[in-house]
Amino acid sequence: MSSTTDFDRVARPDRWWRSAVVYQIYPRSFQDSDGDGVGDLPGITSRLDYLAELGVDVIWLSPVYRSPQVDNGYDISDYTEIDPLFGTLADLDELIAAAHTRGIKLVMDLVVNHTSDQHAWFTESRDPSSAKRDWYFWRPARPGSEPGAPGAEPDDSQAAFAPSAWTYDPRSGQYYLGVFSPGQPDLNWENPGVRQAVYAMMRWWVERGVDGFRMDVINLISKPAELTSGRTIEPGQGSLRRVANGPRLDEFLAEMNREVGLDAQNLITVGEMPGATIEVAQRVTDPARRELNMVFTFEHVNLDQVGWNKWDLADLPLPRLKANLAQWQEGLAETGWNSLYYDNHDQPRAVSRFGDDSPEHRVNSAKTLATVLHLHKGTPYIYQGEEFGMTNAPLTQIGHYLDVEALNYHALAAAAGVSEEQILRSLARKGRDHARTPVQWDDTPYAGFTTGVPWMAVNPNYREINAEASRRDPGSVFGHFQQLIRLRHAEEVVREGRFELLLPEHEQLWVFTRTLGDRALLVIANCSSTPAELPPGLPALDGAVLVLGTHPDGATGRLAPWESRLLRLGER
Ligand code: TEU
Repeated sequence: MSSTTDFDRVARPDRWWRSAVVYQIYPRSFQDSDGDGVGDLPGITSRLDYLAELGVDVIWLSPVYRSPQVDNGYDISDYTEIDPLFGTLADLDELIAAAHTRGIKLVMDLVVNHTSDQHAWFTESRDPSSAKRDWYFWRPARPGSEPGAPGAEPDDSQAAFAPSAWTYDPRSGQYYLGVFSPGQPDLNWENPGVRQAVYAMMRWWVERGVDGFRMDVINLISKPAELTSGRTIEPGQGSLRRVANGPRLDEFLAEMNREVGLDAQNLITVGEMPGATIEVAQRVTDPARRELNMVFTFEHVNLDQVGWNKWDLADLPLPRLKANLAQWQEGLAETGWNSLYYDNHDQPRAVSRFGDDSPEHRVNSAKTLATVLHLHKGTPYIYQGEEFGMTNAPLTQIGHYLDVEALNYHALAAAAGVSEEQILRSLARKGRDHARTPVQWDDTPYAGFTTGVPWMAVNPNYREINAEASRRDPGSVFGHFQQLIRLRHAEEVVREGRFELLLPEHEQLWVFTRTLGDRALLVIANCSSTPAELPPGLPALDGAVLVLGTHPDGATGRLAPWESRLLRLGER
């Protein structure tokens, strides 16, 4: 690992991330610069002025490291090399410098719960006599079974993207653990050598000028006792759920913080934590514990499903969604800090899922959803394309899906006798591919994403829905996001004001206040496609000033479909 001297670094004042807005880029689908149909780093650099115009403070890059791309880069074979698909280290250095020049910081995706099965560490570990054997989880076949034979897996736990969490390796006649897929073997964080290797890699990137880390499934790194004591996963729970929030999680995160100097250098840190509760987040984001700044919870994006099975669809009445976000606001009001998101590369598009993406309501529902999210307390995350209201794509047959998770679900569900029509209905609602269609920059061929043939079809609605059209129209979704970001930068009450949900049971209206001293803001949002009367029980509106609204002529007593108003209430 070469030492680095003149890399571009920027000042990071204390707790700067509490007033920041983060923009997530999925490099594969953002902007292609060399016509190979796949987005890349020079493509991102070419769009920095657009991001500066939007006003965001941070770019989070989904993985660009060398990878066999089994899970689109979340399977890393070399942590300090850029995959040629995306460019070179020099391209990344240039992106970091160019972003910093525009006052935009850059966050890397840290994927260290697992590596790729092509990573040198794993290749070495496959040799039972190697010093790295214990860097991963190896187990013999189930007692009394023929190693490698169907059903001989050490236990019956399923992986997130494969039938079993255990993969047979003929080289040693044993099985290794991969809670996501065979291409993503889990690292054994009990081994101090693993941890120190990860910390050294993180320091290398910090030296290179990055401003922080988004940490992939970081609450899976401390495995439960049965696994760390040589046994297998207790039956009955999906492997992901069983290995979440392990006994040494806080110890490892505090050690990482110390060893890498995360707080010492005011680096931004956000931990993706499927299965994390408010209690886990209170501990992990408590500044006194020096672990992480914030976490990504999955609770609000798992509400429209039955139990832990994302494909088992359920309706989502507005009061349930409101209540969940309010619980997290309340839970982290005193200590800790929230992240705020609807969208990312694993979730369907917010306006299609939580809003109404019909031509009649798409713009206002995208704006109103954004107002509601960005006026909650925490750090907002914008996913590429959300800022101009990109929608789910018309994926109507299995051939339209490319994502390993979708294809695995289709195979398992079909084998279990689920009808193709039912499978496609679940995928159309929850598939990750919706988030991964190329960004729609303009109405030119392939929406300006590439001069080649895109790796994934562009959403055919790009002629109407694209960044260029939205940028040009001040009343657009893009213009609305610009105003929300400006508000957060200008208004302390938006950043630090206490949150209070009002009318929690209202089926159409999402209403809450933010208060800081004598300053108070009120959000009234109609999150339905039908008009809503303003009910009693709202704070006195006399003297209230409209700060940001979706409908210029907001009638006093009622809200139009997907109308929202941000009001500054009279002095308290
Ligand atoms: O996602 C973790 C995760 O829990 C989701 O993948 C989840 O299984 C589902 O897709 C969303 O409901 C992270 C990354 O964000 C994801 O892209 C990777 O596939 C996964 O980890 C493995 O690295």
